[in-house]
Amino acid sequence: MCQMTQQLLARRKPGYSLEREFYTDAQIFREDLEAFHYREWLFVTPACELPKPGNYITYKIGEYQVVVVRGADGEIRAFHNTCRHRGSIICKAAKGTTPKLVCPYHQWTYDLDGSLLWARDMGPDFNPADHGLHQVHCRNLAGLVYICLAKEAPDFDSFADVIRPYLLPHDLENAKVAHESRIIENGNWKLVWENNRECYHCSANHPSLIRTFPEDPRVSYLGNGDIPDYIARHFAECEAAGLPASFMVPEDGQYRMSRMPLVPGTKSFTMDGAFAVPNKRLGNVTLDHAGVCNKFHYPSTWAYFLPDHCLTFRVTPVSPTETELLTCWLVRKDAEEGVDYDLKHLTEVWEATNDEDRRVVEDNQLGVNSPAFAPGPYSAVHEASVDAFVDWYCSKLTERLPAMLSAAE
Ligand code: 3BY
Ligand code: FES
Ligand code: FE
Repeated sequence: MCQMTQQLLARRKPGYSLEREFYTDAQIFREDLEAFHYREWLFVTPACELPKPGNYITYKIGEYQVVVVRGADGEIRAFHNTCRHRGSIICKAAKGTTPKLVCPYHQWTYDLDGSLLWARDMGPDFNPADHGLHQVHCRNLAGLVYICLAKEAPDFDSFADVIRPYLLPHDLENAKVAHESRIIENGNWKLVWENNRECYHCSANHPSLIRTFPEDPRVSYLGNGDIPDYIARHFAECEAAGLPASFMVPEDGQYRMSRMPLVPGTKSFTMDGAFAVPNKRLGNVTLDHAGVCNKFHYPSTWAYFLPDHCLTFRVTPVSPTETELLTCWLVRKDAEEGVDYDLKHLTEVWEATNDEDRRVVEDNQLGVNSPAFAPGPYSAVHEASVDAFVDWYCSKLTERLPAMLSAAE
């Protein structure tokens, strides 16, 4: 079966979108999960969702069930959310608070650090120490919690060292989630990403966003390294104010950081371009026109860090043609709704933008489902970043499939 994927990869036409099967086929969907989501570091939640010991969130990705919980020692850890007795799921709510992790089936009881504390009538030979929850790799990067499901996680530190200086001025550890939206887009996860990587669709589809987000494709992606003067000046101004700004992309293109100007005269992603939280800004960015610090990191997240608030996005494949998008709006933890910010003013641009993106992704999926669909060419001006995403996907899948194929034999 993998061979079909290998043949499709081998005949990929550079500069063109992928063939239909990549967006529709159940086998390729399983291969995607295995090649990407089961082995890469994945963003799961802002750490401020778990401010106190016992706060947890659950996360389902592919066949895995995960619980992320803050321990009594303040550490955030992740565990497979499957009981070491007969495997029941332990935490069922999307989020909550609990002093211990108690399995609903036979009440095996685990400490917040995953160790088994109590199991009734298991006999003298039973050793609780052998039955702690299976741990999932978990790291807190300046307030963004990442997990990795692989037995051996890829290196996190070199990525974290690049990203951290961009994030620290935004002080995400002192944030709270002012609003959260969870939507299902009826489209393959790669269509969601491809759409995010270009603003070719913005003028026709994002009337609210383009009030503040520049349509210049070089703001979304500086693929060819030629930096226009106004962006170079913005980088210099930010860096003089102590804010890392320049474009940062690793050799394999898996992530990108940059701090980009917004539409002149605007300061934040709001309908009027004004700060949504003017007097209790999240972070220490004193430069009003610092613009937006843009982060993307395949395959799980993009995010925007503004001088007054921040937005995180989490992308989770659900089926070949369904993707969950979780968006969190972060404000300073002592900012009060109705006093320091108006919720509609804070959220309306990205509520609308997400809905518009959902619609274009769903329309894209419907057309790709047709047997008449054939890959079309990307605009070199506007879609270089889409092409770069598809290149990253194809090269990693090509590299990883042979080992997956032999492991399956
Ligand atoms: O349109 C989108 O989905 C986003 C907006 C900003 C960057 N990207 C092109
Ligand atoms: Fe969890 Fe039995 S399955 S206690
Ligand atoms: Fe969009």
